[in-house]
Amino acid sequence: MFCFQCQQTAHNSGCEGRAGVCGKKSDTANYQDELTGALIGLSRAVRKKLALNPDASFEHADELILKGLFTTITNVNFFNDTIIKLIHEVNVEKDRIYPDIMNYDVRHIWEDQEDIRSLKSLILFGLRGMAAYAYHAYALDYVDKNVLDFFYEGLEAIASEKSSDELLALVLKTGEINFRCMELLDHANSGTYGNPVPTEVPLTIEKGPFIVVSGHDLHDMELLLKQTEGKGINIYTHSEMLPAHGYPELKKYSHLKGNFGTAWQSQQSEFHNIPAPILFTTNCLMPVRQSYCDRVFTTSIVSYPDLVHIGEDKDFTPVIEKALECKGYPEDHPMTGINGGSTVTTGFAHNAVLSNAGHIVELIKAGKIRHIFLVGGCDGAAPGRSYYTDFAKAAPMDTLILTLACGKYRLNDLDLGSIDGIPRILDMGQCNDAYSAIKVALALAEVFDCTVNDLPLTLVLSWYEQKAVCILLTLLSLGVKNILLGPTLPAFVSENVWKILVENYNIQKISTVEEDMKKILG
Ligand code: FS2
Ligand code: SF4
Repeated sequence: MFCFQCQQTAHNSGCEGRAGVCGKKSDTANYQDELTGALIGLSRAVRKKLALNPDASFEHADELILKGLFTTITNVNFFNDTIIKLIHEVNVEKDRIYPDIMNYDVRHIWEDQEDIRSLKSLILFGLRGMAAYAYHAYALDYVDKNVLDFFYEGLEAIASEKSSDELLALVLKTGEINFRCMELLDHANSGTYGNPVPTEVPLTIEKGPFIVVSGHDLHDMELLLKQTEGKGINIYTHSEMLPAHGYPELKKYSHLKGNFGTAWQSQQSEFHNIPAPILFTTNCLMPVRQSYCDRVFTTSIVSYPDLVHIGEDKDFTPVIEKALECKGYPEDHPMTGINGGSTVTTGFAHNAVLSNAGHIVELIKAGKIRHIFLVGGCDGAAPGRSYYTDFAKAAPMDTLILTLACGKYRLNDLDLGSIDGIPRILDMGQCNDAYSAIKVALALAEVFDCTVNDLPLTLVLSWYEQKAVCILLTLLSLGVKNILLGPTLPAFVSENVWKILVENYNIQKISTVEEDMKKILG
């Protein structure tokens, strides 16, 4: 196996040998490579067919591309059987669309010249992240043909001879298309469940049966809320599902009670002996420990050997029965965030923030808001990630902190007060809600008649898996400069490619909080 797609990759160079740091075994990694090669074959077939018939449509292939790429994201799928089945389906569809097309051996990419490997990896990992977003939108019946077409274009390109310049253009195009894709998902989520509203979320687990729901899929969340209504079972969000509390059409369910635990990397200790089932709708699933393995359920693209998988009929009966059998805690069970807070607040997506835009603009003009930081992204286990907590604590009282994704758990339970009624920490939602942050930044730039780079705004991002990659590419494609990135630089970004990014975008690796704060605030 060879895999270097995530932040925790071995020695910050690549996972090899029998298993990766995430627990993915070598045979699973190899099947994921084979699946990627089959998706490239499918893309070649679709593009050949399109050349003959530009109006052809490929509904099944579209679905397979999204599922296949999503399957290969970190912490999604650990189960060979589902990957093998998917490879077969992809091959059948490829042959149906256009016979005699070869699949691709992605080892050619891993073994290519360093800069070409780096640029092709940026495209491939960006496409993987984007596929997850497109898949969530697809589950709510939202599709964008431009987004779908680009999966085929991008996959075909990484299996072709291309110059660095051509690949660099495609790297930025991946970011550009991902902006559309995040917009699509934003429309899907808010079109279906309403615009998020600021909502305080308790971290205490009430006594009695409950279910913990992890991942990003709001559609799965809604279906489970419906199926558990009136059954005496409470529902708690976990990790990236927390923003569900802000959506009117989800928050109307009175048994959606609060949030369980913190970010994904703490699940093995937080789920230890938990008296309730946990449903994973997407990443990040970690290798399941003995003390709770009979209580973990998967659905959608998530898959793990020996766990009960809820199939496409979305009949959650096994999860519901498990909740009733486990009975929950006998008394209310107080839990806290990593800084000891007992509640967190979410729901500050673009609509909520921009409804206060006039007030925020006045506060900036009056010097009451000196600077806005976006501190967020993916969390992870690397020790250097305490930087993000320290950064939030060190941010002066006249600064606002926008946050999003699971990286927010580093700081979302801090009480940092407010500025003239505006809370200093504003949780904009999941990682895909980076779209909200971009919308807010663009709106402020318009008011101040400047570019986003001229605003008193700095992005201090943490990355872990491939969704962070596509978001980063989106920011670069929009010309956003001076991003601080950590806790480490991606192993798949070569020195030369990094140099290009620094020259063009002045992107920097985080250093110490003191130094970075000084650099930003002067
Ligand atoms: Fe966090 Fe994991 Fe959101 Fe990532 S829960 S690192 O999947 O996509 O962010
Ligand atoms: Fe290693 Fe990350 Fe790949 Fe897992 S996903 S094998 S930890 S690089």
